[in-house]
Parts: sequence; structure tokens; C-alpha cells
Amino acid sequence: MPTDDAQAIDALGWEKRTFPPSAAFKRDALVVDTHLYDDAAEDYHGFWARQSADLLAWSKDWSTICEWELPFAKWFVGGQLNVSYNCLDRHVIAGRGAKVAFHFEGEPGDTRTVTYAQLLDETQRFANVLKGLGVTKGDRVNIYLPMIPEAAIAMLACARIGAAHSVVFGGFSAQSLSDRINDAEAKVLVTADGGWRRGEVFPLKPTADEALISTSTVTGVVVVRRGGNEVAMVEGRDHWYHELMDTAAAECPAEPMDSEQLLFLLYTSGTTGKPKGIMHTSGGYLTHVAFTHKYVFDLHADTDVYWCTADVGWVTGHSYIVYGPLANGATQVMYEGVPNHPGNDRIWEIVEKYGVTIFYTAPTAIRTYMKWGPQEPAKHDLSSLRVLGSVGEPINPEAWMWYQEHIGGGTCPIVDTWWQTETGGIMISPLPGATTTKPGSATFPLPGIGAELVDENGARVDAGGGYLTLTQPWPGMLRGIWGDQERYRETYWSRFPGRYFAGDGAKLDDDGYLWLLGRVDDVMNVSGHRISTTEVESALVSHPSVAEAAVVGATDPTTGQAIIAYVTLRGGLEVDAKVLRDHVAHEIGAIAKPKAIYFTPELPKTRSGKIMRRLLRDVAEGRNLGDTSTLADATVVGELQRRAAEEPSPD
Ligand code: 7RM
Repeated sequence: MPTDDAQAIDALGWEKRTFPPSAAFKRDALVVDTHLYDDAAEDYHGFWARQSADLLAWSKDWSTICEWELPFAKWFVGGQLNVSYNCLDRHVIAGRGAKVAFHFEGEPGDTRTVTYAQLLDETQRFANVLKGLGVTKGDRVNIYLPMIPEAAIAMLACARIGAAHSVVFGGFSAQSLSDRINDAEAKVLVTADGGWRRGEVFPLKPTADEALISTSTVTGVVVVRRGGNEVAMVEGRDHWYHELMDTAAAECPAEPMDSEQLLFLLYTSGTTGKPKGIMHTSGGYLTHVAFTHKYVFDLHADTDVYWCTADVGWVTGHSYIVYGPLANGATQVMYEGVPNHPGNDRIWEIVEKYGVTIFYTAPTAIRTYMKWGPQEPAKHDLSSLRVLGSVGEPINPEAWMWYQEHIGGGTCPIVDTWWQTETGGIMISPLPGATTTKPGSATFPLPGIGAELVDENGARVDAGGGYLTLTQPWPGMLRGIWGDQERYRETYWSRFPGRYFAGDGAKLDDDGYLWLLGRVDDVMNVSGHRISTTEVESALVSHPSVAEAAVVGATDPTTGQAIIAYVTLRGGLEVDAKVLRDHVAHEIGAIAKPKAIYFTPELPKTRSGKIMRRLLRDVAEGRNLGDTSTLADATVVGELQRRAAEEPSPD
């Protein structure tokens, strides 16, 4: 066991399988060698400037590529562009107006085909609607919608007139919505009567009404009709989307905006205190997401059908449903509902129906599909798929292999993409035609991105475990926290001077591959060994009976921390806790053997699908639980608490 650096995360058990890109994939791939990396290594400013000029249409050239006054960056200074022009007009002007932007699939089975020309038309009208409600450049507009094309239209309409949007995920409560409206001082709220979820309408407008009671800045509310549920409309404040659109003028010219014009705020909950309004601006952000969307997914815009299963309420939806793909003129699938309505094969039915070629989802979803069993994807012809992506959490090697075999037919490259709300776009990922992948590794920083591991004292680590830091500004980086630049400096730039600290731990293997290990507070200390929860979870998931596992360290009088595991089994299977404990010992070493294993039908997760280990730690240590409102399903924890109190540990 390597213990020479007590601060480093132990290099336990390496995944050895490797998957080079196939000759067949390389034949048509955009990148098959290192030229982009070489180009960027020489001069990353010049590299991003060339990408921006190549991928976007600028109304006015920039004078400085990057102004960097740590921790504040400005990109393409002096340049002007309009983000909605880049996502819409230029494709229509180039004769691609009839190309499908969205194949929309509602949960009840209704469909809508939205072409680029139609998307431009609706966006222009809605931009005029916003203007009519008094929205001007620099204002903030809140968006609280289901996964419907109007979400993209509202965002693009804001971008068109220089208003910043703040999208709040439709699953959030009235309290979360009003907090975010108040912090942003939004003038207008765009919502819907309701949306479809698991065969039922979930109300949005009633929740928005409740939120609006404790806000004072919103003067206009626009309501899209989607759920058909009954809603109350406040005279003078509330308007139906379709009525305003009927009378809105058809044209709203795209006005050039400064490169650093605020494009959006997106709130992310910190570990303490109120949510942070992460600020993203225009020229650099669009460059970053267009570049990464094109090269990470090997996008062939003329033939590919791309589907990202995220919700527009998360950064993945902003960057890889709205801005990146539309800037690149891609054809996409947008799906409103849950993956198991009406059946556990809904996702695969949609892939087959639209001939999806690029599929981007989260490990939590993949592990859920594993739990439902390979017979679900097997019901459908998935041979159109050619690239698979993963984002949101470390993907366990076993889930990676399952994804490759049962979804990718054994032939699709998998791109495991590491990034954050704060980074704006993908930072660490393979390029599918150039990178030999290893299951569970996000591989290398992309061209133009500087990432390094450091130890506790900020010294660079070239092998083994460490803290993941970013060493140079990148175009999509956050420009700060809305209303609190001191908190921005403190949160991201103070732990390691001169470096952005992402909050994640990672390992570097002997070939220089990066293995993300989750948040550093997800590292346990067992008898002086630093073991990441990800490693033990991966070992558990590699057992054939295990679908999903969450591991936490609970205070222990003898070992400092003891490893406690919560395990969800694959459909219909049963296994003894001892078998799993021995399996972990065999995979990693006796040191990583969980002290206790609890079986549970579900794990507590945030609404974006990340496992809430903090909560599980509280459960394991018998603490009272604090705020559980960000949980996707709060009943799960109560059940776990009950069991923890009843069942004695196996030891
Ligand atoms: C895109 C997104 C960010 C945090 C990040 C990590 C974790 C995301 C991966 C990952 C391992 C990945 N934005 N994370 N992607 N961990 N491998 N490929 O998720 O702001 O919501 O979350 O998510 O901990 O810091 S986010």
C-alpha cells in the first residue's frame, strides 16, 4: 500500500483495460491525432482565438484575446457578437432553415419538429414579447419551465436582446425559486401551467405564484400552456405565451453585444450558505461550448442526431442542449419526461425512433438502466449510435463497460467528460477518434485547458492522488458570483494561490491518465489511509449483483473513519453482505473493506442525480438531518435512518 505521502489519496487498484479508437471510427473522425493538442500547447491564447474565429460569426473583431487579472478573466475583449444570431440566423442565412433543430418528444407521446427557421421565428417573436414587458439589455429574466422547446426559445430570446437568463430547474420548490428571483432581481418570469412527469401533470404556475408572494422585482409573468392544468392568472401581471406571441412583431434584429456581456446566471448550491449565482458571459463561453461540443462528440452536423438527456435547468442543458449544439447547427432530440414512462425502455425506443447517433447522459442514469437489465435496450435497434458520453459523476468501470456493451454494441467510443457549472464547458475528456480510453478515466485535459494535481501544500503531483486544479484561464470560465466577487475569490482561488481549485480529488496513473475521485470531502481516512468513496463504490459495482453503491466514512473510535456502504442490487438479485465485503477486499485490499453494508432500493440523490453522501454520513453517524429539500426523493433517507437504527452492523 503506497503510504509515502500521507496527504495523497492512496493509489488503490488500477483499471487496466484500454480501448483505442477503432480504425472504422477513425476513418471519418474529425480528430485522429495530436494536432489540436500541439497547437494549443504552443500558444493557448492563439489556439482559442483560431477556434473562435473558425466556429463563430463575430460582428466586430476583438482587440485582445484574453485579459487576465487573477482571478478575473475577459476573453475576446473589444469583440462583438450576438449569441442568438450564432445559434440561429447564420444557419438560416446559410440555407439550412429547413434543418431540424429539435425533434421534441413529450412524455405523453406527442411530438413536435422544430426547424432552425421556426426556432428563429419564435425566438424573434419572443424577444419582442420580452421587450414589450419592459425587458432591456442588462436585465435578468427568470425561466421556470419543463423540458419543452420554449425553454430554449426563452433563453435565446434573452440572449438576442442582451438580457441575462436565470433558469431554475422545474423540480425546485417555491422557496428555491423565490430565493433565486430575489438574488438576481429578475424583472420577468417565464413559466408554464405545468409539465408531464411519470404520466401526470406536475404544476409549475401554482408553485411560481407561491414564490412570487415573497418577491418584489417581477412585473410580468409569461405562462406557456403545456400541462393543461387549471391556473390562476393575475390581471396585469400574468400573460399567456400563445396570446402574446400571436400579436408580437415577427422581426427582432440581433443586436451585436460585447463579448463580455452577461449571458446567464446559473445558481449552484454551495456546501454552506445561500446558492451562488454563477456568471457566464458571451464570446468566450460560446467559443468553449461550440468547440467542445464539436470535437468531444465528433459532431458531423449534417448527419448526426444528437441527444443529451440533461434538463435545461442544469448547466449541461445550457451548454450541451442549447448553446453548443445550436451554435454548431446540430439536430437534436429533446425529451420531456422520465426514462421509465410508460416502460423501462422509453429511452431506447426514442433512440431507435429518431436514429440517435450521439447520446450523452449521466452515470446515475446508466446505473439505473443496469438495474433495469439489458433486456430493455435489447428490445430496440440501437445500431445508429456511434458516440456515447457521460457527465456528472465519476463513472464506475463496471457501468462504463455495461454502457459500452449494452448501449454501444461494443463499438462506440465513450467520452467521460469532467466539468462543472463554474467551468462552463467540458475540461477533461477523451477525443473519441484520437484518445485510447480506459473505463472510468476522463483521460486528459482538452486542448487549451491546463489542469494539474497538487498536494496539500500546493506542490505539483505527477503520479498518484491529489487535488485537481486549473492552471490557466479558459474561455468558458465563470466570471464570478453574482453580487459577491469576494466569495468568488475566496471559494475558488484561495486554497492554492494562483490556481482555480475545483473541489475534486483525482489520481494520475503511470500513463498520465486522470481518474476523478469526486469531491475531496468524499475522501475517507481509514487508519491513516486516504481512500476515495469512488474507489470503494466502483469495487462494489463491479460485483455482478450490485447496481449502485454509495460509500461514506463514519467516525470510528479505532480506525478514525469506518467505511459504510449503501447498496442497491440489480433487478431480482440477492447477495450476502459478507460476499460483498470480501469482494471489495479482493478488488482493492483489506483496508477498503466496508465495516457495514446496508441494502436499499434507492439511494438519496440530488435532483441532478448526484449521490448525497453528506446525508448518508449523517445517517451513518446518527445525526439529525438538516435541509433535505434538494433531494430528489426525500422518503429514501427516512427509510435508511429507520434501518440504521434497527439493524446491527455485521461486525
Ligand atoms: C457538469 C456538471 C460538477 C461536479 C464536479 C465533479 C462532478 C462532473 C464528472 C464529475 C467525475 C466526471 N456540473 N463531475 N462530471 N466527476 N467525472 N466526468 O455536472 O456543477 O453540476 O457538478 O460534478 O465532482 O466538480 S456540476
